[in-house]
Amino acid sequence: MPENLENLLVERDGAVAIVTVNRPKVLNALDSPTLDELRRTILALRHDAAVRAVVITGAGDKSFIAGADINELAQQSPVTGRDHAMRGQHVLDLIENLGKPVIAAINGYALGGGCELAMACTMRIAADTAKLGQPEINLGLIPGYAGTQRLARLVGRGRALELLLTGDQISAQEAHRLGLVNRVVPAADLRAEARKLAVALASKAPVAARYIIDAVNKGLEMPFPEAQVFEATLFGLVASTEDMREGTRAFLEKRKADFKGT
Ligand code: CO8
Repeated sequence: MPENLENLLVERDGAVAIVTVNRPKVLNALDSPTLDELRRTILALRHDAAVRAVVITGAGDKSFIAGADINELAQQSPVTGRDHAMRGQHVLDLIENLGKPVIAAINGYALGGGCELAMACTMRIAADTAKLGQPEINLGLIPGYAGTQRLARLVGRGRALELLLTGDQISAQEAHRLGLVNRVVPAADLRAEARKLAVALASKAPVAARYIIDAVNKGLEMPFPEAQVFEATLFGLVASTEDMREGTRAFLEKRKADFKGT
Protein backbone atom coordinates (compact mmCIF):
# COMPACT_ATOMS: atom_id res chain seq x y z
CA MET A 1 0.00 0.00 0.00
CA PRO A 2 1.19 3.57 -0.56
CA GLU A 3 3.03 5.17 2.32
CA ASN A 4 2.36 8.46 4.08
CA LEU A 5 -1.40 8.48 3.73
CA GLU A 6 -2.79 11.30 5.85
CA ASN A 7 -6.42 11.42 4.83
CA LEU A 8 -7.17 7.81 3.97
CA LEU A 9 -7.25 4.66 6.06
CA VAL A 10 -6.59 1.44 4.16
CA GLU A 11 -7.30 -1.90 5.85
CA ARG A 12 -7.01 -5.42 4.55
CA ASP A 13 -9.50 -8.10 5.49
CA GLY A 14 -8.50 -11.21 3.55
CA ALA A 15 -9.10 -10.53 -0.14
CA VAL A 16 -11.04 -7.34 0.63
CA ALA A 17 -9.47 -3.89 0.98
CA ILE A 18 -11.42 -1.23 2.86
CA VAL A 19 -10.57 2.37 2.01
CA THR A 20 -11.94 5.02 4.39
CA VAL A 21 -11.82 8.71 3.53
CA ASN A 22 -10.79 10.17 6.85
CA ARG A 23 -11.45 13.92 7.16
CA PRO A 24 -14.47 13.77 9.45
CA LYS A 25 -14.09 17.41 10.59
CA VAL A 26 -15.05 18.53 7.07
CA LEU A 27 -17.44 15.61 6.49
CA ASN A 28 -14.73 13.84 4.45
CA ALA A 29 -14.65 16.52 1.74
CA LEU A 30 -12.14 15.69 -1.00
CA ASP A 31 -9.29 18.18 -1.24
CA SER A 32 -6.46 17.81 -3.76
CA PRO A 33 -4.08 15.91 -1.44
CA THR A 34 -6.87 13.43 -0.57
CA LEU A 35 -7.71 12.97 -4.23
CA ASP A 36 -4.05 12.23 -4.90
CA GLU A 37 -3.91 9.73 -2.03
CA LEU A 38 -6.94 8.02 -3.55
CA ARG A 39 -5.21 7.89 -6.93
CA ARG A 40 -2.11 6.28 -5.44
CA THR A 41 -4.16 3.84 -3.37
CA ILE A 42 -6.37 2.73 -6.25
CA LEU A 43 -3.30 2.13 -8.42
CA ALA A 44 -1.71 0.05 -5.65
CA LEU A 45 -4.91 -1.98 -5.25
CA ARG A 46 -5.05 -2.57 -8.99
CA HIS A 47 -1.60 -4.14 -8.96
CA ASP A 48 -2.21 -6.24 -5.82
CA ALA A 49 -3.57 -9.55 -7.12
CA ALA A 50 -4.39 -10.67 -3.58
CA VAL A 51 -7.04 -7.93 -3.37
CA ARG A 52 -10.18 -9.11 -5.14
CA ALA A 53 -12.76 -6.56 -3.98
CA VAL A 54 -12.66 -3.08 -2.49
CA VAL A 55 -15.01 -1.15 -0.22
CA ILE A 56 -14.86 2.66 -0.13
CA THR A 57 -16.52 4.45 2.77
CA GLY A 58 -16.27 7.61 4.89
CA ALA A 59 -15.07 8.05 8.46
CA GLY A 60 -17.68 8.64 11.14
CA ASP A 61 -21.40 8.06 10.91
CA LYS A 62 -22.45 11.37 9.42
CA SER A 63 -20.88 11.54 6.00
CA PHE A 64 -19.58 9.40 3.15
CA ILE A 65 -18.03 12.33 1.24
CA ALA A 66 -19.65 15.79 1.33
CA GLY A 67 -18.14 16.73 -2.03
CA ALA A 68 -15.03 18.42 -3.27
CA ASP A 69 -13.47 20.73 -0.70
CA ILE A 70 -15.32 24.04 -1.12
CA ASN A 71 -12.33 25.98 0.30
CA GLU A 72 -10.36 24.97 -2.79
CA LEU A 73 -13.27 25.55 -5.18
CA ALA A 74 -13.70 29.09 -3.86
CA GLN A 75 -10.14 29.91 -5.00
CA GLN A 76 -10.16 28.25 -8.39
CA SER A 77 -9.34 29.93 -11.68
CA PRO A 78 -10.46 28.66 -15.09
CA VAL A 79 -7.13 26.89 -15.55
CA THR A 80 -6.90 25.32 -12.07
CA GLY A 81 -10.62 24.46 -12.14
CA ARG A 82 -10.23 22.57 -15.40
CA ASP A 83 -7.09 20.80 -14.14
CA HIS A 84 -8.85 19.90 -10.90
CA ALA A 85 -11.88 18.50 -12.72
CA MET A 86 -9.68 16.43 -15.03
CA ARG A 87 -7.64 15.07 -12.12
CA GLY A 88 -10.84 14.06 -10.34
CA GLN A 89 -12.26 12.49 -13.48
CA HIS A 90 -9.05 10.49 -13.88
CA VAL A 91 -9.23 9.14 -10.31
CA LEU A 92 -12.89 8.17 -10.74
CA ASP A 93 -12.08 6.47 -14.06
CA LEU A 94 -9.43 4.44 -12.23
CA ILE A 95 -12.07 3.38 -9.68
CA GLU A 96 -14.62 2.54 -12.37
CA ASN A 97 -12.11 0.47 -14.33
CA LEU A 98 -10.18 -1.05 -11.44
CA GLY A 99 -10.96 -4.48 -12.85
CA LYS A 100 -12.30 -5.74 -9.52
CA PRO A 101 -15.58 -4.86 -7.83
CA VAL A 102 -15.56 -1.63 -5.82
CA ILE A 103 -18.46 -1.14 -3.41
CA ALA A 104 -19.36 2.32 -2.16
CA ALA A 105 -20.61 1.92 1.43
CA ILE A 106 -22.52 5.20 1.70
CA ASN A 107 -22.64 5.92 5.42
CA GLY A 108 -24.08 9.44 5.30
CA TYR A 109 -23.85 12.46 2.99
CA ALA A 110 -22.81 11.60 -0.56
CA LEU A 111 -22.99 15.04 -2.13
CA GLY A 112 -21.40 16.59 -5.20
CA GLY A 113 -18.03 14.92 -5.76
CA GLY A 114 -19.02 12.33 -3.13
CA CYS A 115 -22.05 11.24 -5.13
CA GLU A 116 -19.89 11.31 -8.27
CA LEU A 117 -17.31 9.05 -6.62
CA ALA A 118 -20.03 6.65 -5.46
CA MET A 119 -21.37 6.49 -9.02
CA ALA A 120 -17.93 5.50 -10.32
CA CYS A 121 -17.98 2.48 -7.99
CA THR A 122 -19.20 -0.86 -9.27
CA MET A 123 -22.07 -0.97 -6.75
CA ARG A 124 -23.53 1.23 -4.05
CA ILE A 125 -24.95 0.18 -0.67
CA ALA A 126 -26.45 3.01 1.36
CA ALA A 127 -27.26 3.34 5.04
CA ASP A 128 -30.93 4.16 5.52
CA THR A 129 -29.77 7.49 6.97
CA ALA A 130 -27.72 8.49 3.89
CA LYS A 131 -28.47 11.55 1.78
CA LEU A 132 -27.39 11.84 -1.82
CA GLY A 133 -27.38 14.68 -4.29
CA GLN A 134 -25.57 16.95 -6.70
CA PRO A 135 -25.87 20.36 -4.98
CA GLU A 136 -23.26 22.10 -7.16
CA ILE A 137 -25.87 24.38 -8.69
CA ASN A 138 -26.45 25.90 -5.23
CA LEU A 139 -22.80 27.02 -5.29
CA GLY A 140 -23.07 28.41 -8.82
CA LEU A 141 -21.13 25.38 -10.04
CA ILE A 142 -21.75 22.26 -12.05
CA PRO A 143 -20.40 18.75 -11.34
CA GLY A 144 -16.83 18.34 -12.54
CA TYR A 145 -16.05 14.69 -11.88
CA ALA A 146 -18.30 13.46 -14.73
CA GLY A 147 -21.40 13.51 -12.54
CA THR A 148 -23.57 14.88 -15.33
CA GLN A 149 -22.60 11.87 -17.43
CA ARG A 150 -22.69 9.05 -14.89
CA LEU A 151 -25.92 10.25 -13.26
CA ALA A 152 -27.75 10.40 -16.59
CA ARG A 153 -26.47 6.93 -17.46
CA LEU A 154 -27.49 5.48 -14.09
CA VAL A 155 -30.93 6.99 -13.54
CA GLY A 156 -31.89 8.33 -16.99
CA ARG A 157 -31.80 11.81 -18.48
CA GLY A 158 -34.99 13.23 -16.97
CA ARG A 159 -34.27 12.19 -13.41
CA ALA A 160 -30.63 13.25 -13.73
CA LEU A 161 -31.60 16.71 -14.95
CA GLU A 162 -34.06 17.06 -12.07
CA LEU A 163 -31.42 16.18 -9.46
CA LEU A 164 -28.76 18.36 -11.13
CA LEU A 165 -31.00 21.39 -11.61
CA THR A 166 -32.74 21.34 -8.21
CA GLY A 167 -29.58 20.44 -6.28
CA ASP A 168 -31.89 18.64 -3.85
CA GLN A 169 -30.65 16.04 -1.40
CA ILE A 170 -32.58 12.80 -1.65
CA SER A 171 -32.98 10.01 0.90
CA ALA A 172 -31.36 6.60 0.52
CA GLN A 173 -34.81 5.13 -0.11
CA GLU A 174 -35.50 7.59 -2.93
CA ALA A 175 -32.01 6.93 -4.37
CA HIS A 176 -32.87 3.23 -4.34
CA ARG A 177 -36.17 3.87 -6.13
CA LEU A 178 -34.30 5.80 -8.83
CA GLY A 179 -31.64 3.10 -9.25
CA LEU A 180 -28.91 5.36 -7.91
CA VAL A 181 -28.06 2.86 -5.15
CA ASN A 182 -28.29 -0.92 -5.33
CA ARG A 183 -29.34 -1.59 -1.73
CA VAL A 184 -30.41 0.24 1.42
CA VAL A 185 -29.58 -1.28 4.80
CA PRO A 186 -29.97 -0.13 8.42
CA ALA A 187 -27.09 2.23 9.22
CA ALA A 188 -25.82 -0.06 11.99
CA ASP A 189 -25.47 -2.94 9.50
CA LEU A 190 -23.83 -1.02 6.64
CA ARG A 191 -20.23 -1.99 7.29
CA ALA A 192 -21.06 -5.67 7.82
CA GLU A 193 -23.33 -5.79 4.76
CA ALA A 194 -20.74 -4.10 2.54
CA ARG A 195 -18.09 -6.51 3.80
CA LYS A 196 -20.38 -9.50 3.24
CA LEU A 197 -21.04 -8.45 -0.35
CA ALA A 198 -17.33 -7.75 -0.92
CA VAL A 199 -16.36 -11.19 0.42
CA ALA A 200 -18.97 -12.84 -1.82
CA LEU A 201 -17.71 -10.95 -4.88
CA ALA A 202 -14.09 -11.66 -3.97
CA SER A 203 -14.79 -15.40 -4.11
CA LYS A 204 -15.81 -15.21 -7.77
CA ALA A 205 -13.48 -15.85 -10.71
CA PRO A 206 -11.28 -12.72 -10.88
CA VAL A 207 -10.60 -12.73 -14.62
CA ALA A 208 -14.30 -13.21 -15.38
CA ALA A 209 -15.13 -10.35 -12.96
CA ARG A 210 -12.62 -8.10 -14.72
CA TYR A 211 -14.04 -8.91 -18.14
CA ILE A 212 -17.64 -8.38 -16.99
CA ILE A 213 -16.75 -4.93 -15.66
CA ASP A 214 -14.91 -4.16 -18.91
CA ALA A 215 -17.71 -5.49 -21.11
CA VAL A 216 -20.34 -3.38 -19.33
CA ASN A 217 -18.30 -0.18 -18.91
CA LYS A 218 -16.65 -0.12 -22.33
CA GLY A 219 -19.53 -1.81 -24.13
CA LEU A 220 -22.00 0.85 -23.02
CA GLU A 221 -19.90 3.47 -24.80
CA MET A 222 -19.79 1.51 -28.08
CA PRO A 223 -22.33 0.96 -30.83
CA PHE A 224 -24.30 -2.22 -29.94
CA PRO A 225 -22.92 -4.47 -32.73
CA GLU A 226 -19.32 -3.57 -31.76
CA ALA A 227 -20.11 -4.11 -28.08
CA GLN A 228 -21.38 -7.59 -28.97
CA VAL A 229 -18.12 -8.41 -30.75
CA PHE A 230 -16.21 -7.06 -27.74
CA GLU A 231 -18.25 -9.29 -25.42
CA ALA A 232 -17.76 -12.33 -27.65
CA THR A 233 -14.00 -11.71 -27.75
CA LEU A 234 -13.81 -11.53 -23.94
CA PHE A 235 -16.01 -14.64 -23.80
CA GLY A 236 -13.44 -16.39 -25.99
CA LEU A 237 -10.58 -15.10 -23.85
CA VAL A 238 -11.96 -16.53 -20.59
CA ALA A 239 -11.87 -19.92 -22.28
CA SER A 240 -8.08 -19.71 -21.92
CA THR A 241 -8.23 -19.41 -18.12
CA GLU A 242 -7.54 -22.07 -15.54
CA ASP A 243 -10.53 -20.63 -13.66
CA MET A 244 -12.91 -21.56 -16.46
CA ARG A 245 -11.66 -25.13 -16.34
CA GLU A 246 -11.93 -25.13 -12.53
CA GLY A 247 -15.43 -23.56 -12.55
CA THR A 248 -16.90 -25.96 -15.08
CA ARG A 249 -15.12 -29.00 -13.54
CA ALA A 250 -16.29 -28.05 -10.03
CA PHE A 251 -19.88 -27.87 -11.27
CA LEU A 252 -19.67 -31.30 -12.87
CA GLU A 253 -17.97 -32.74 -9.77
CA LYS A 254 -20.65 -31.12 -7.56
CA ARG A 255 -18.17 -29.14 -5.44
CA LYS A 256 -17.42 -25.47 -4.80
CA ALA A 257 -14.97 -23.91 -7.25
CA ASP A 258 -11.67 -22.56 -5.98
CA PHE A 259 -10.74 -19.71 -8.31
CA LYS A 260 -7.11 -18.61 -8.49
CA GLY A 261 -7.36 -15.70 -10.91
CA THR A 262 -5.35 -17.45 -13.61
N1 CO8 B 1 -16.01 21.29 1.58
C1 CO8 B 1 -15.38 21.84 2.64
N2 CO8 B 1 -15.89 21.82 3.89
C2 CO8 B 1 -17.06 21.20 4.07
C3 CO8 B 1 -17.76 20.59 3.01
C4 CO8 B 1 -17.18 20.65 1.71
N3 CO8 B 1 -17.75 20.07 0.63
N4 CO8 B 1 -18.90 20.06 3.50
C5 CO8 B 1 -18.91 20.32 4.82
N5 CO8 B 1 -17.80 21.00 5.16
C6 CO8 B 1 -17.41 21.46 6.51
C7 CO8 B 1 -18.25 22.63 6.96
O1 CO8 B 1 -17.75 23.85 6.43
C8 CO8 B 1 -18.10 22.55 8.46
O2 CO8 B 1 -16.85 23.09 8.83
P1 CO8 B 1 -16.74 24.00 10.17
O3 CO8 B 1 -17.04 23.03 11.29
O4 CO8 B 1 -15.33 24.47 10.16
O5 CO8 B 1 -17.77 25.08 10.06
C9 CO8 B 1 -18.04 21.05 8.71
O6 CO8 B 1 -17.69 20.45 7.46
C10 CO8 B 1 -19.35 20.47 9.16
O7 CO8 B 1 -20.35 20.83 8.23
P2 CO8 B 1 -21.70 21.61 8.61
O8 CO8 B 1 -21.52 22.39 9.88
O9 CO8 B 1 -22.17 22.34 7.40
O10 CO8 B 1 -22.65 20.36 8.92
P3 CO8 B 1 -24.23 20.31 8.80
O11 CO8 B 1 -24.65 19.04 9.44
O12 CO8 B 1 -24.85 21.58 9.26
O13 CO8 B 1 -24.52 20.21 7.20
C11 CO8 B 1 -24.14 19.43 4.95
C12 CO8 B 1 -24.07 19.10 6.47
C13 CO8 B 1 -25.59 19.58 4.51
C14 CO8 B 1 -23.52 18.23 4.22
C15 CO8 B 1 -23.36 20.72 4.68
O14 CO8 B 1 -22.07 20.61 5.28
C16 CO8 B 1 -23.15 21.00 3.23
O15 CO8 B 1 -24.08 21.45 2.55
N6 CO8 B 1 -21.92 20.78 2.69
C17 CO8 B 1 -21.57 21.09 1.35
C18 CO8 B 1 -22.11 20.05 0.39
C19 CO8 B 1 -21.82 20.42 -1.05
O16 CO8 B 1 -22.28 21.44 -1.53
N7 CO8 B 1 -21.05 19.57 -1.77
C20 CO8 B 1 -20.71 19.79 -3.13
C21 CO8 B 1 -19.43 20.50 -3.25
S1 CO8 B 1 -19.07 20.93 -4.94
C22 CO8 B 1 -18.45 19.49 -5.59
O17 CO8 B 1 -18.38 18.49 -4.94
C23 CO8 B 1 -18.04 19.57 -6.99
C24 CO8 B 1 -17.27 18.28 -7.40
C25 CO8 B 1 -16.61 18.44 -8.73
C26 CO8 B 1 -15.47 19.41 -8.65
C27 CO8 B 1 -14.72 19.46 -9.91
C28 CO8 B 1 -13.39 20.16 -9.78
C29 CO8 B 1 -13.46 21.61 -9.91
